[in-house]
Amino acid sequence: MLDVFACGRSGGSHPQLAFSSHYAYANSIVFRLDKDFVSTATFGHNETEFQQPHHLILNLAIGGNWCGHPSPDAIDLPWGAKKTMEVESVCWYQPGGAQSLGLTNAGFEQGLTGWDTWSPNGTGSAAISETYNGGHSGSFHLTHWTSGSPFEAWTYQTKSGLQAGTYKLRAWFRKGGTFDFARFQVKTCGSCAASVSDLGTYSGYTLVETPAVTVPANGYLEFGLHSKAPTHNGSSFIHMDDVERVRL
Ligand SMILES: [Ca+2]
Repeated sequence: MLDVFACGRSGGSHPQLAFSSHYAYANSIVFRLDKDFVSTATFGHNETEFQQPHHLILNLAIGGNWCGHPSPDAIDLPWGAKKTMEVESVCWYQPGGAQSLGLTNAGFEQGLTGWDTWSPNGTGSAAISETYNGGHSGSFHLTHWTSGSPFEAWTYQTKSGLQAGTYKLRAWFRKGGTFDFARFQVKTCGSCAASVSDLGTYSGYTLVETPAVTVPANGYLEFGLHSKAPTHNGSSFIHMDDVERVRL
């Protein structure tokens, strides 16, 4: 998996950046703009030649299908002035497999085995494993939903005895409707503040990551989906599937 980050959408007068997938032959690429997910693309480049060591090429292309094509006047500069592309960092890592790091029932194919749900007000039954609209992989996914009653549910898994290091969680989400909050989050102790990624609205399965967290030797992680929905939320739902725990 290759993560592609770029900045510029919120820059007002700055030209928007366009991405091209033609220069990388990973089997999937996640595109982000100003840290927001733009798109996830999966490719079939699994031929032998694409499994060899290869290079990243960073270039600046102005305009594209996602952000439109600016007119030449909009990007014209005085004679002698230059446009620059500033690259803050390039991240390259192998995908952390849920199995390799010991996540239990990462795809919810065994119901809620390995997962617990907490609720402050007895509405934890909003969290279920089901097949509605299909899983990201397999048949089942986690769902947070009720037919219309308000709820708050925190569906989580814990892992202890971890090697020292920096970790993050990844999962695939669909989400619609209205929530008081909807968070993919991770904590390094039961009473620690959570590191949170607020979920957006996703009509199709979209990859979301928690912030990276650092744990000491023999460390602990508690991670999962925490959502709270108001009354009349019958059309509000979250589906989560294929959770991965990644050690960076
Ligand atoms: Ca699944």
